[in-house]
Amino acid sequence: MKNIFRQLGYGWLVFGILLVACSPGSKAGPEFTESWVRPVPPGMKMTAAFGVLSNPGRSDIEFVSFASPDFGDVSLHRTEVQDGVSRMLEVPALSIGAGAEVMLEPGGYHLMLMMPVGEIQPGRTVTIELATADGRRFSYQVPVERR
Ligand SMILES: [Cu+2]
Repeated sequence: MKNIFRQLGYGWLVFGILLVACSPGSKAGPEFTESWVRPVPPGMKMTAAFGVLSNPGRSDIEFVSFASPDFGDVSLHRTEVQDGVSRMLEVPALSIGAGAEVMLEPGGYHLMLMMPVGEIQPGRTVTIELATADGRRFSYQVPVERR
């Protein structure tokens, strides 16, 4: 009887290793590179995060949730110029194809960061948390920089 349990145990172990080794993109989670957060001037209650969101995985990824412990409210925005007037639109979800990337930059996509918790000044980092439609969560440390 003991032997059977032992064999079962090894079986699950091997199965587990195979599962980890074979899961698509197990080593290639989405990346947020060249990222930076604009400092929050005194008296202001909002800023934005920029950078390159890339998906080195083999399947498409869809970000549906944007958060930060350093801000009360985080959302994805896109700046659009219509008839010479610049305005920001909220983007509820962002899909990135396998191997593709999306630029977050002033005048385009950006993570809108509102209600800062504490001082958001150069010399510190901000934590950005992204979640995908299939329930995966990713966390990034983004430096606060004056650019
Ligand atoms: Cu915005």
